[in-house]
Amino acid sequence: MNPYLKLVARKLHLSAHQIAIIASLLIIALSVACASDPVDDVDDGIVIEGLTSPRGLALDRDENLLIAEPGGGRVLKVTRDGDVSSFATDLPYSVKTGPEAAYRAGPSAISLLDGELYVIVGEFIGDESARLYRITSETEYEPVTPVTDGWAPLDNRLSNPYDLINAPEVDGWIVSDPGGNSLRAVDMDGNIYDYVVFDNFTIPDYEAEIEMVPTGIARGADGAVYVGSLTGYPYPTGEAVIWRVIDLNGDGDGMDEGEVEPYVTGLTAVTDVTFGTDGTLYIAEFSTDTETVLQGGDFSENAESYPGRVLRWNGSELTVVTDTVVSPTSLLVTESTLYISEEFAGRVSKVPLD
Ligand SMILES: [Ca+2]
Ligand SMILES: [Ca+2]
Repeated sequence: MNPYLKLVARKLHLSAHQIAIIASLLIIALSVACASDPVDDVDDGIVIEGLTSPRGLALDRDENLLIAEPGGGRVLKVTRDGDVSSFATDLPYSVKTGPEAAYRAGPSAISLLDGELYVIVGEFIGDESARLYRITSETEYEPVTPVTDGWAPLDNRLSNPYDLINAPEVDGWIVSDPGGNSLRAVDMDGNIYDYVVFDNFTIPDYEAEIEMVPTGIARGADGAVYVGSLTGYPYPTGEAVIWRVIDLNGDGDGMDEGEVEPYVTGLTAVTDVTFGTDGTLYIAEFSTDTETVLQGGDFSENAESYPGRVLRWNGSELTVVTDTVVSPTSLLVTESTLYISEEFAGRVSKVPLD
């Protein structure tokens, strides 16, 4: 074997569990969506389909839905009338990354800040991976963060960024980085430092340590940062947690005593969290059997066989909003509607809220 490939393989193996969700997984090359999927086609709840691993969702000022499509290297815009257009194209992406080149990586999450749009690009091989970019035109972008050295120690850099929130307290963003089991603060000048680093954990009757693998991140009305955990292999049932992070001592990170606490426990393979306008927390769980979904074969078929869920946490109890969503990886809530990226199914769907 080419020694370089072996090194790459080893590196990928190190973070394979994190990549598993993080990179997009459609094996079959799906056709690119065309401009005819009405957002108001509520009959089947599908906003748009035929995408290559859609993930990050955001609303712009005019309430257009923006969709980050890692496997397409794009950000799409869906108007309230259902017109679909490209907001940004030619962004860095790869459809052949991770173990067995079966994974996809690219623009994963969207931030709107001071009237500008930023995307993070998850892990693949190359200087354009694991970075934050500012979109400057439909076909142009510029980096905010520097080139990531994939061989460097994992601290104070982006490794495999997944989701982000705007964070004026760090003059930029807080980014979830499953590759480093961490949250990173990124400022407007592209400086990166550790905000939280999660420890591995153990469960009964399983020898190896399990990684935390933080994924979706959201800001609470209380100012705290909330982040879900996928957990690493074997993605044990009921061991995922929503963490509440708050910088109690004001030193610019969440690394101090009492600054990270479990907020909701007993979850499984959490991929995203978001708050409704009434303060309700919505939680995406990837699959009832994430281990099987990711063990190989056709990930899309696997995910259809073991769908995920969206749950609602009202502060005291969990209820199920839907348990038929395929590999949900991103949530967006408006006053009336829950939008869900069903990544391996290549679609974004919506559920009316009452
Ligand atoms: Ca999210
Ligand atoms: Ca602190």
